[in-house]
Order: sequence, then C-alpha cells, then structure tokens
Amino acid sequence: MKERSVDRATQEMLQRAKSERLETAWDRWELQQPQCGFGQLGLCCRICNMGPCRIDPFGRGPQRGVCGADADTFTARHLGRMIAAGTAAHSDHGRDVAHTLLMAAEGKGGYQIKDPQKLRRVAAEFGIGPDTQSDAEIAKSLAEKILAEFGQQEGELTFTHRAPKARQELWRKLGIMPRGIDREVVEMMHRTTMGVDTDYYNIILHGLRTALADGWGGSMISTELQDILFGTPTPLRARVNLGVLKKDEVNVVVHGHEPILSEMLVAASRDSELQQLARQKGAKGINLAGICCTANEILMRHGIPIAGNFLQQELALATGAVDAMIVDVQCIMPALSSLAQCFHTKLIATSPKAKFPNTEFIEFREERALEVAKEIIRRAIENFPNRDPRRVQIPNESMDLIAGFTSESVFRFLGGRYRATYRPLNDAIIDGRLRGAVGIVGCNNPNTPHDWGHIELTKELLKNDVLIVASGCSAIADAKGGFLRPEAAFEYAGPGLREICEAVGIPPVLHVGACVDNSRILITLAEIVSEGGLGEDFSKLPVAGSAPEWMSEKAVAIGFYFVASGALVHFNTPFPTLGSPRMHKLLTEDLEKIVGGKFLFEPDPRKAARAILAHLDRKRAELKLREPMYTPVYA
Ligand code: NFS
Repeated sequence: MKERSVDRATQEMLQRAKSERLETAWDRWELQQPQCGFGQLGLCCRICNMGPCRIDPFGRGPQRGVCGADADTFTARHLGRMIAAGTAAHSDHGRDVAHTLLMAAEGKGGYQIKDPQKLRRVAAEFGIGPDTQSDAEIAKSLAEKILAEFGQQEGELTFTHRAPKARQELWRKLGIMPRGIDREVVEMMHRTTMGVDTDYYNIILHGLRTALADGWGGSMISTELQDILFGTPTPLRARVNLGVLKKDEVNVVVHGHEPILSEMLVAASRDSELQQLARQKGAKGINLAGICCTANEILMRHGIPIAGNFLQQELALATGAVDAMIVDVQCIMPALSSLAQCFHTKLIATSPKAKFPNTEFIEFREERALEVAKEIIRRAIENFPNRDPRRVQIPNESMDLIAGFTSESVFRFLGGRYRATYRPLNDAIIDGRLRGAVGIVGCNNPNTPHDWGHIELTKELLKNDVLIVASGCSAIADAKGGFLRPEAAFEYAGPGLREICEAVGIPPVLHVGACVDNSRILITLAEIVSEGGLGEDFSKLPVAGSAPEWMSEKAVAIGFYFVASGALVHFNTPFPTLGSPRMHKLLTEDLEKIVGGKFLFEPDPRKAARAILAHLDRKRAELKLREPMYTPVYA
C-alpha cells in the first residue's frame, strides 16, 4: 500500500479495503488505465454536436475538428471552461455566505456577527459608514453591496483594490480587471461555445480575468464574510487523521465546503440535550470530525479535529465507526453512497445543489439552521446502536497540529507580541534568513502517492529556509506529517527559518485555512508589498505557489489567479493542454512576460523544489537582495 499513500492510517485502511473487497478511488483509477490519451492531451472536443472531434497528436490524422478548430483552440477552450467551473464553485460558496450575512443582519437563522471590527473594516472598503450605524445596519448594506458584485456588469470588483497599484494598472492595461463575478464566468462559457472565440491567447486572457474574479472576488468574499460571521481564526491546537474517530462516541463526520452548515453542526453537537441522548444510547459523547475544506473551516475556528483529506473520505467510512457523514457541496465522491451501504453509516446530503442517488436528504436552510443541524445530529445518535463493534477498525494514528493563521494574526506574531507589523517578515527576507515564502495548496489525486507530493515538497523547501503557508488538503497532508507542530522547526527547518520559528513559537508550516482562504495568501502578499523594501508589485517578490497533487477544476482557477497576480505556480501534472505546443509555451513561458507569473509542471517534488528555489533566488537577485544566509541543501 506504500505506493498508494505515504500516510500510515491510509495504508492500514487500504489494506482493510482490499481484504474486505471495498472499492476505493485507487482501485477505480487503476481500472481506468490507460486513461484516454486524447483527453489527457486536450485533443478531444465535445463542444458541439458536429463532434465529438479529435485531433491526431502524431500529425497523421485530422488536425482540425469539423468546424475547423485546431489544437490551440481545443485546449484553450477546455482549459477556459475549467477555470470558469472552478471560479463558479468558489464564488457560489461566497454567494451563500453573503446571503447568510444578510440573514444574520435581519436576525434570521440564529447566525451572529462574531467579528464586528472586521465587519467595519471591510464595510469601509465598500464605502459603507459612518461608524454610528449599528452592526446589523452595516452588515445589511455590506451583504447587499457584495451580492450586487456577483451580477455587476461594469466597473471593478472592490477587493481588487487591495492589490498593489502597479498590479491594478497592469490588469487595466491588459483588459483583465474583473468586472462582475458571474459576468466573467458567463462570458467564458459564451466565448468557448461553438464559433465564438477561437484565438487561444484571447481565451486565456479572459481565463486570467475569470480567475481574478475568483481570487479577488468569490473566494475573498467567502473568507472575509466567514470571518465576520463566524469569527476571524486565531492559532489553536487540534489533532488530525483517522485516529481522531472514537470507538465509544457517536462519530459525526462533516465533509464538503461551506461552514454555514458545519458551524451549526458544531453548535448542535455541543447541545446538552443531544449529549444526553447520546449517553442514553450508550455512547460516551458526540465526536464531530471533518474531511476536506469544511473540516479546515471548523478546525480553524473551533479546533474540531480533522479525520482526513480528500482521498481519505472513503477510508473514514471504511473504519465502520462513522455513524453519520454529512455532506454539502464539492469534492464529495459519488462512490460514498454505495460504500456507506456496506456499513451502518448514514450518508446525509444537505444541499439542493448536490443530491446523491440512494442517499438520505435533509435540506439545510439558513432560516432554520440550528434546527436542521440538531435534527442531523439526532439521526447520527439514533444510528449509534446500529454500529457493529466487530466491524470497527480505527487506525491508531493521529497527530498534533497548530492551525488558525490569517493575514491578520500570523505576521503579528512575526512582528513581535505587541506590534502588528510585517516589518520583521520583510526584514527576514531582505537579510536572507528567509529565502522566500511558498504557498503549498490543493488536493490529492490517486495518480500520485497520496500526500507524498505535499510532504516531499514541504521538506525540501523547509530545509532551505523557505516559510510555507498551506491550505486545503495540502495543509491536512502536512498536518498529518507533523509539520504543523512548532517542534517541526527543529526537525525540518534550515537554520534561518528555525531561528524565526523558535523566536516566535510558530510552526514552519502555517495553516491558513480552506481553499477559499488562499485569498488570505493574496492579502498577505499585498501586506508584504505595502510594508516596503521588496519592490512595488507581487511579481518582484521571492514567492511561489504549488499544487503538487491537484485534481479539481478549482485548483486550476486558483493557479490562474496566482499567475495573474504575478506568481510562479507549480502543478505536478500538466493541464490537459500538451496537445498544443503553443498553449504549453504560453502557459510555461510567455505568460511571464505578460503578467509576471507562469506555470511550472513537474511531477517529481524534489525537482520541483529545486526549480522553485532557483526562482526565489532569481527574484532575490533582481531585487539586489543579499545572498541567502545559509547555503542550499538538496536531496
Ligand atoms: Ni480544494 Fe477543498 Fe481538497 Fe482539492 Fe477539494 S477539499 S476546496 S479542491 S480536494 S484541496
């Protein structure tokens, strides 16, 4: 099982799955081999009914579809639609949060405003004041203005004004400043339908704009409004991996993305009547744990343990110990419904947007949020007596972690206990104790050993004095690997980074939240630029991003908004664009001349680390910074 995952809990459960003939994503991945070569290269087009068409990659067969579209158009249109889908996912999440803020302002649904200071700060950016208004009044105006940005037809998304001036100017000059969130997604769908935009460069340019509407729009709206509603996270301790499931408690696993649901489940799981009901049913308590990004959300704000990342969703069920798994939207494998039926586990879907065949559905409505959450927890408790203890196998694997860093909190730490400033961070980069900073984010994918890409890349960068910020399933991988403990600085960090972690008592990998919270990385970069001494734009900074095990269209949108913001972004496997050499060159070379950022595709995390370090050094040299204080160490 070592070739499937580097995580011991996962290996143990895969062994169980094998002996009990429970099918997992890894098995299905193997059954799909060899995967369709046309699809991998992006040389298949299904956009209209004259097709499906394909282009022969060896130049012996057709080189154009029936309409005349060539490989450049095929690949660009497909990639453009991936960006649109990823942007739509993050942004629809943001829309739901904005709607919840509106409900909170109107006193419906039991939601409150937990961070009124942040409410006022963000409202001011939208021109809402004066401060004499009540929180509810301000929240109402803010929610309405933000909801309007989804359908805005002209103008600029407000949060884009957080980017450095030079960057905003560049976006305007290139015509890629996002106008309205929905508008950019719709326009991408329009441009890529049959017979509209066939110029691959023009399509990708709009791809950049669509992605910017995600990073500086939908995702940032999700993050900021969630902080306002549920509280801005501060560092806290928790535990991670399948070992957080408990033999003697009701295990409720929440999986998906939107904290509107999971926050209420946290409240419901603490309800004293329900606790008592659990005891009546023979359990010692109610144990709430999370999978994927909704897990990151409630981890960051409440210290709720994480059962696992994307590829562990089926394995959590395979423990036989989950009494209910509650899902909302995104990254939920359809396979869960049949797997749950092999155990007593109740799989409960909650979003009208995401129903699953043969699966119980309890509609979650913000108006009745707490009521619905309690009902869900009650179902889980009532299912506890159906658990067969002989079929329970929980791996004895879990790890300590610290999470809850934000652009507001973390660098305050680096600024010392009493003064909030990015100066010490900038100085550490300038004097070479830190070589740079890298965001490692994104998914798992059975096409690469589970967690291996995240962990190896992290290790290589840490020993070379690179500070890591992590989110999504990558942060969970690193947490399981032990990198989110302060002690990890002694075990893995180079001398410069170790010195900093030791002085402020932080781990060398900072967990900044769910995937929508990659927007926190954008905000942090903006703070670094405005602190001064490292150039006037993002593209000058010795920073990079990486998604070393990507699978989701959301990862593509994220990659594009970081590139559009001027960063080097590494992905392990290439986009389905290799069938067009011109597209590949645009993505990996030419984009840098246009927006200052570009993609790097490299499946080997150690080689990727070298390339990223070389990039950081190049940026340092361009800024005429000192050589890094400590010599590089390579594997
Ligand atoms: Ni991100 Fe979250 Fe994980 Fe990938 Fe899915 S959970 S939003 S897409 S798999 S990191």
